[in-house]
Amino acid sequence: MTQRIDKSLIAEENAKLESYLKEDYQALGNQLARKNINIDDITAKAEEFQIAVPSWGTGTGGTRFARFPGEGEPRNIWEKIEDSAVINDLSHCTERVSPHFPWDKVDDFSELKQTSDSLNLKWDSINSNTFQDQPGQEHSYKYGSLANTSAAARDLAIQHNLDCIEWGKELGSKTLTVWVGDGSNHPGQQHFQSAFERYLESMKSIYAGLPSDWELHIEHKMFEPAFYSTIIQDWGSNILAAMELGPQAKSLVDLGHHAPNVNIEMIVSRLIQFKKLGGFHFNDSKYGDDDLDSGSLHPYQQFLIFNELVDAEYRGQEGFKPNYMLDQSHNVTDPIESLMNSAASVQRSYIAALLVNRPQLTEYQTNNDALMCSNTLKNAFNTDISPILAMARFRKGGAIDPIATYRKANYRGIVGKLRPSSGGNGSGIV
Ligand code: PSV
Ligand code: MN
Ligand code: MN
Repeated sequence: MTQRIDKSLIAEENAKLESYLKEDYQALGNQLARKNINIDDITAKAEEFQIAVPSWGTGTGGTRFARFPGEGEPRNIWEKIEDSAVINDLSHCTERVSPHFPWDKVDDFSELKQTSDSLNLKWDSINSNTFQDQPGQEHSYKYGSLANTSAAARDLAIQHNLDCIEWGKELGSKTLTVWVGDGSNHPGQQHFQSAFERYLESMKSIYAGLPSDWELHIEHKMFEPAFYSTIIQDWGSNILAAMELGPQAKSLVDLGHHAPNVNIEMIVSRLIQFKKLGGFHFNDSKYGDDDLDSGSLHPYQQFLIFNELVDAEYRGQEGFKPNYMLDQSHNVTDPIESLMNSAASVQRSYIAALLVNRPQLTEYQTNNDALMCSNTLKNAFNTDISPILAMARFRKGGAIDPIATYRKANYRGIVGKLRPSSGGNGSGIV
């Protein structure tokens, strides 16, 4: 693991910024104190915050049209976790990695676990993949996987998910995330009800194989790869499936998987209310499932989602423990830089939402003072909490300025020499 970023370089870079950070932190502390908020309490929350990195996000993504491989991108899961360790060493809020099977090829799970332990990384949700065929696959997923009209194809997809659970147990994961591409491209191609029944039957077999301390997360997506109908197209079908399966099944919200202008924060509230919010795939989008960097376009929407999450935390909503993860595709940036930026962007939304004066908001809501309700949220959102994020990283041994430190270390240049281009990151074009 020689190419990891040297702790002494982090310390050196931090030393250049430390006094400025302390000044800014003090100034923000004074500002928050006037609102009876203790900045150190908020910073402690920032230090606790964790968001998982997707293994596939460490490589360059692509579109249906092309993929331009990046310099020194990871060629296998071992190199992906090496990059993930760099992200966490600098950011200190991404200690978990979410694998995707069989994109991540692993022969020896105990060896992988040992290596991830040595990198101070843990494993997040296991993502199964039945939306593409693997070389030599006996029964094709061309017409679907868990909802396929062919029982043999369905059984194959079920077995893959059960295998994922076994692999996850070896890695210490506790969640299986299922996203399928099943759907249709032509009106009439698929009998909606029969297809959903087949999906539910398959999911019941997977649910039956779930250890009692695991959760099964169902991810909905409006369209793509199927362009007319998708089996779990929205949170409605998602929560129906989760309710049908049982308490360990929950819905996962990927921000890019909704129609434009959909009120995602309200969906989040509904899922919280009915104890069905499993977690998130954070990203941002302009048009569809763009997988752009989290908070790069709609930071206020991301804040409003966290406003709901913090509200549930504040109310002590029973069983509330959603899982946070990034799911982005990087085409024109260094994936490590994008993931560090995005983790901080999501963390920023969480911290800003903690600043909302909730008793005050309730009072304004009760009195129907719409303007002041909105201003209460805007007040929190508009507070520049950057010094809190930087201080949280600094106190945990990370970088005050992760991007600058990463660039200074020339990590990309170093791994560029060690990892000759493989022409692919194992994730295909999704
Ligand atoms: C599908 O678009 C998705 O959001 C699912 O989470 C997949 O597992 C992931 O993207 C892979 O790119
Ligand atoms: Mn996703
Ligand atoms: Mn997606």
